[in-house]
Amino acid sequence: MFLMTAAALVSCSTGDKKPMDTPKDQLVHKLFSHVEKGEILYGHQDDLSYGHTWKVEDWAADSLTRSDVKDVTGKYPALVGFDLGGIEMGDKANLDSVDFGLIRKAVLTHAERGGIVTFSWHPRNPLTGGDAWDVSSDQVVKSILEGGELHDLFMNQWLRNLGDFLESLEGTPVIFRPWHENVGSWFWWGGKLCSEQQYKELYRTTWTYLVEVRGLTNILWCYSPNSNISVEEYMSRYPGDDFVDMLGIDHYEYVGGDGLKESGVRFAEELKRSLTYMNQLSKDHHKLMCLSETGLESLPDPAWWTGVLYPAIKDFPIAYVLTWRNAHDKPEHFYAPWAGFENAPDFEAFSQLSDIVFL
Ligand code: BMA
Repeated sequence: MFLMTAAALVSCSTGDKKPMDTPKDQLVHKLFSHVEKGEILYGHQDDLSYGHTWKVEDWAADSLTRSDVKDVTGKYPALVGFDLGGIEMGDKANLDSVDFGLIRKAVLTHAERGGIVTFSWHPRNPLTGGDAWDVSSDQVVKSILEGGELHDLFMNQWLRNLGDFLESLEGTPVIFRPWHENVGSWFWWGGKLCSEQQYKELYRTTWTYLVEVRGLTNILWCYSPNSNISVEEYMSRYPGDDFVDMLGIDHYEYVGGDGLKESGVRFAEELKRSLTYMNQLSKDHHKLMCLSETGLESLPDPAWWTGVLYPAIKDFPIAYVLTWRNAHDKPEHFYAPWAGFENAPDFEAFSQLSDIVFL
């Protein structure tokens, strides 16, 4: 259990003794209040912009009331995630073809309803022109840091475009978790693709630009490595307390040859191991913590929510758990049920638990 009050933790987390005044401080305070009450917010990626069989077409005219989560539970997720991949290029839509105008409208709409927003970012590979998963070169991070041949492009186009978008949110507080899943080596900023020092510099450069150069006070910074790593690996790329407000982890269940029951057990054991060391780190560093991405693709387990996920997280002071997107254009790629799907009743039961918060 946390022993400090929310107000004391805010001042630790921000290093600021003044009353909570910025949108970021207010969000930190709100999340700590839930944690103190033992509550966990439920979040869903790309909710409001599309679902398993539908997508918002004319976003300017749409009031964004549809949600697969709401279709099943009658409630919106408390937290909604969106991805900013493509914003760095000045693209009109993100890497999953969601218009940035729609994302902005969904952020403002969800905040107006009392919800919380988080952003992931799968930017292109600036050196090769490939995508975030292009790990063909280990020179990419080096090339965009100070002294690198793409530093100017990174600062004056990529971060500027990102800053413009975040600034357009009219001060709405958002949880931003750039350079995620950074210990594994499937993104160009991953463990084998840059040194620990280069990674930290990348994160700090992003922070410094948005916070100090652009003066944005609405960003809550989340550091979210992948799972299946040791606490030493988790902290090996930690940018530092001044740059991080929340400790996250991305952890999924994968069904192996030994079947669903065993994969559920493996998922829960590994998750509890990670959350145990993160709980200690969050106390030592006075940070919030969360399960920043999770899920079981296609939800083949009809009782996954109350039988696997909930028992694994319920005893940890995580501010939120976010399941990944329901892709409308990839039939098997979904992580929340929709009305009529056989896993829906269990999700509805999960939504009614007293310590799980929906909107
Ligand atoms: C991945 C998949 C991809 C998607 C990417 C960014 O996990 O869902 O289809 O493009 O996230 O949202």
